Amino acid sequence: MNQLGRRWLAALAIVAAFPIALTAKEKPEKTQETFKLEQVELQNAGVEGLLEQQSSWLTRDDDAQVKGVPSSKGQVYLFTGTIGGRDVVGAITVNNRTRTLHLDLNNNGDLSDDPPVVAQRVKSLYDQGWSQSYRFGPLRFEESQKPSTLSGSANEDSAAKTSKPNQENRSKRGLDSADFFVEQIDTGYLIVRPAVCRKGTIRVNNKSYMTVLIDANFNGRYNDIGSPKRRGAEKTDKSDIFAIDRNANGVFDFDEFRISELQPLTKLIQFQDSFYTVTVAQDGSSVTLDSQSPAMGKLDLGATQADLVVSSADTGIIRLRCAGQPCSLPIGKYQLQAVQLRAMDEKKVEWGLSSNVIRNNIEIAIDVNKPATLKLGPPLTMTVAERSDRNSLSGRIVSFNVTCKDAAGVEYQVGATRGGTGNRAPAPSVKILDEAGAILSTGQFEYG
Ligand SMILES: [Ca+2]
Ligand SMILES: [Ca+2]
Ligand SMILES: [Ca+2]
Repeated sequence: MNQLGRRWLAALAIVAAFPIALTAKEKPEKTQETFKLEQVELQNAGVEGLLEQQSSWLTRDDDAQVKGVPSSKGQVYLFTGTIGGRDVVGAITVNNRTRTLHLDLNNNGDLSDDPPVVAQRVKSLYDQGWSQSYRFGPLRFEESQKPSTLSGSANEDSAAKTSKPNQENRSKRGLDSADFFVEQIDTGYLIVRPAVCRKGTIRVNNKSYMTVLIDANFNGRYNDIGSPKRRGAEKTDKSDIFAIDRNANGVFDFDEFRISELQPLTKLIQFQDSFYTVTVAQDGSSVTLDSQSPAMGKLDLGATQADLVVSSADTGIIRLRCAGQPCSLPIGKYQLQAVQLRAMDEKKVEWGLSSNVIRNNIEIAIDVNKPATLKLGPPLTMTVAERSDRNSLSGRIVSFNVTCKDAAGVEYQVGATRGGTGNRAPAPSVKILDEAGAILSTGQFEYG
């Protein structure tokens, strides 16, 4: 072999060695860690405000089909809804100042065999702030079991099933995981929420994050897996909730995409750019995170640069930054949840354009063999849509708004952010021209 040939071989050897070294370094060390969670009353867990959006509601339904509606000298209101996958019916009677709830806890379509529960006036924290509400409970669905009896003998199981919920005994021995409260703020609906949850701290890469588990389907177990829902999609509540204070700001809130830190429990989660399988003890006393390296595929946005939020039933919510070249995602089928387009101007200032709630179902299938493509970004189409017309004393007012859609049909907030710091560019203005192009009127949009 001549000298040139040897040099080539040496170069090849270096090139071949590098990817191996890089892969070995990038791959996170396989770790498994279990964190203990304590039972706390849900109202002390700091999740109430966000949970309202994900909690179960019963709505006023005076035509509900149900037997055994209590008779009352005062008013009787009927309510129906779905709680943890069950169709539930209930009635509230109002006599003078006493409100009483009859909820079909044994799901037989008959309220005459359910114990009446008298309301207490309490202060509750919901999205709008503190308010006075009527609280009923704690209550429990008849088929829900205490975690302590789940792994117990058959005798214990049947004892748990046949024992009627007894409010007085319950308050003496304390709340447990299958208990829930019903709250009424308004006559139009009832809010149903667990009485307790599990709270603790997980540690990832030497940093602590507050975490909460919620038995959101009210069956007394904390390990029911679900899948994240698209924002604006109808929620189902057959799974439990795993909340992590991802931005470590001490409260459960939303990220910049308005994605809640309360998410349905999924088998896998992305956290701090790594993946973990999540194993929850049935009684919620612990959560185990196990670092994973799932098989990855590629998503190709072409030249478009964007931050994306996608979700799947297996992986939960995934955030990824695509910088003009294909980016990596675990193999799977995803729904697009949110987009922020990014672009650099000639002065190297970054501009961003954030998506509105994505109402159309945009699916992304990632497989090993070839990159999936998604045509996000330009060309953007602006559409002026007349919203409503109304008459005022000064004449007829026509109101309209502008929507901005990209090539994939994703709708964006009109008005870009500049410098990546959330500074909004000047709000768009409007000019109304006549057929000859003369300006008839100019103005600003009412909502920016
Ligand atoms: Ca009943
Ligand atoms: Ca559950
Ligand atoms: Ca937070």
